[in-house]
Amino acid sequence: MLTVRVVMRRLGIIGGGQLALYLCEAAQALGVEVAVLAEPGDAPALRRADTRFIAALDDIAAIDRFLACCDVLTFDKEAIPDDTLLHLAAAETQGACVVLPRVDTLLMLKDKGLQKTWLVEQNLPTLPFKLLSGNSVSLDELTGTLGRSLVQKSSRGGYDGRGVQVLAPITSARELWDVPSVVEPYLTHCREVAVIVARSASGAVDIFPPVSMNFDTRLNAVLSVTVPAGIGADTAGEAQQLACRAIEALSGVGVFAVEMFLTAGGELLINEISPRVHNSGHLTLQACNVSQFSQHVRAVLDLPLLPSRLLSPAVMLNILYRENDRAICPREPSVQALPEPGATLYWYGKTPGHPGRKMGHINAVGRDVDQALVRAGWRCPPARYGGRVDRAAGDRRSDQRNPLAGRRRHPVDSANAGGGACRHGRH
Ligand code: AIR
Repeated sequence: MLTVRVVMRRLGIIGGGQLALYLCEAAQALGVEVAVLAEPGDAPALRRADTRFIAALDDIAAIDRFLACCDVLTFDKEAIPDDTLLHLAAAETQGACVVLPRVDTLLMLKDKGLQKTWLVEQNLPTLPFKLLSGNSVSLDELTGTLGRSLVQKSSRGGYDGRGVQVLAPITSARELWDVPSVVEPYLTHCREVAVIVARSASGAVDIFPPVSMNFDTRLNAVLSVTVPAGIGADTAGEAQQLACRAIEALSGVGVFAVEMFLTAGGELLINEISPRVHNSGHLTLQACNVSQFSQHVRAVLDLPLLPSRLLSPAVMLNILYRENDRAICPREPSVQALPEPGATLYWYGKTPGHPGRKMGHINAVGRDVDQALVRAGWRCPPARYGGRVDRAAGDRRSDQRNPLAGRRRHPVDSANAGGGACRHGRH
């Protein structure tokens, strides 16, 4: 059979995690060659990249060798050293490559303090907050404005539940981490929704349907994402408009995830914006006519964006590492159809690490979210991710091993009932 692969451009990705892995596949499906630069350690995307670089992200000589293989450069995470970003901006000025999202966008969004300040300047709704440089603060002053139930987020570097602590209630300023941070009130009765927005280099915009994010407050991690978000058509439309307004205000190029709180009073507040493809968009791989990954590649290469459409209600369950799961997690990335109709298991091929580390996910579609949840096996993920659906064994094991065990109801139920604390962190 004749295979014709038209190489339109060379895409470089800094970061080699699961997000880079699916970006790689989406780019290659469009005939684009991909170079990945990843730090030493786990880097699933290196298995798929056409050209591979392993280097520290502040190794400027390695970055320069990498740049020589790229026409357009993008990222799978925002935690890139400032000096590297500034070097990329200088290289771009000299015509070495195009960097998207733009360096100024990344420099601002990667710092939660700068991001919050920007949201306020742009008149975009967000929770009230205080910026701290450390923990030498007056507790009365802090709690006088924000209340005693607080969330502290380190300004830089936090993700996957790290860099966020809930102090509800705070009793002493010494409980605060002594780092630059954003402190905001801890919301207890809210939903969390996210909207993926794609904006291309020439300004075309596409907005994905809002999703609902349901989380584990102990790990401060998202357990599942569902679409439709179950927030009503009017609120869904408002969430899309708000997300679009934020990305237009940024003149952002690429895919962005806009995470929002929906308060008990029906108000939408932007929690945070990530300048990249996002965990909350994994279900677009099954649920939509175009995935967030493909749309990001199109956006940064200035190819036509596809108008995204929801094909089916869907759910995504994160597989978060837990002690004792070492033997379960494959060391190679893989995609496997599960016996339940419409359910697919994705492994990232990462080495077991700290509890809560994202090791894979399950996507499932169904006639509604409830059916998709059952197919994904949220009570007992199919044979604990082994691919066989063995209800009896799954149920027995679920008490000890299922990350969702012990929950009488899926978090989406309690969220729909208007309860549940919010997570506030970056994913
Ligand atoms: N990521 C980036 N920001 C947040 C997340 N979850 C993805 C990226 C990154 C990978 O997680 O794909 O490369 C790093 O995962 P880990 O488990 O190695 O920290």
